[in-house]
Amino acid sequence: MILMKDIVREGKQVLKDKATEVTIPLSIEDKNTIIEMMNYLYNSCDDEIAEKYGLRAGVGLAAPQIGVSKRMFVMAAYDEKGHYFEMAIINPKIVSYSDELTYLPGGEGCLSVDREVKGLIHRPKKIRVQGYVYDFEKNEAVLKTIVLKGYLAVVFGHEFDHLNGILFVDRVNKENPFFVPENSKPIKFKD
Ligand code: UDB
Ligand code: ZN
Repeated sequence: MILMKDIVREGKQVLKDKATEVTIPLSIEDKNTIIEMMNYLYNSCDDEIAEKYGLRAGVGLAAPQIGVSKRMFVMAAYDEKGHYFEMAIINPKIVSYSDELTYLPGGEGCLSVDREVKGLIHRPKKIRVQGYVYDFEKNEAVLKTIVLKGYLAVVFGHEFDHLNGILFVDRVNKENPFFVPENSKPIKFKD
């Protein structure tokens, strides 16, 4: 199983590299990597397992973060309406994105970043993405086009950045970390 010691931290070259496209159909090794990454998200969100192994509760994990420089990531999270969404995606492309931006009012963190970084990250509020979505029942990748909004678009954007060697800290406005463009609205969670 993937543990915190397996997660590559800020400063390592693999987090700065542009990851390479994955061959389709997926190799057995790539399928196993995807399953292991998704299992990390499940385990880290189970209080007992997370406490036992010291896991940070993850909503997304990209292959470069476990030292695999390939274009694939997993996400598993509740959106702002409380609807659960999970997906493993390979060779994602952002087909189009909204001019409107959104941001997490508390800023972002990262499993690969151990320090607290203050500031806001503005990302497209709505994105249309195309890529090979891993079907965990059929054990195969299927080409799909998906629309993501709000929080899920933020998580996707954060993970997609990892495939291009970008960390959220690189996206914080250096002059004014809390600057809010007029076209950016905060994400509000329903509680
Ligand atoms: C995370 N988790 O996984 F709203 F129950 C973050 C960390 C860095 C704090 C572990 C997170 O936001 N968990 C969370 C959020 C909730 C409710 C809840 C748990 N990531 C993923 C990551 O580092 N991927 O590379 C950071 C997120 C910040 C914005 C999007 C991804
Ligand atoms: Zn991250």
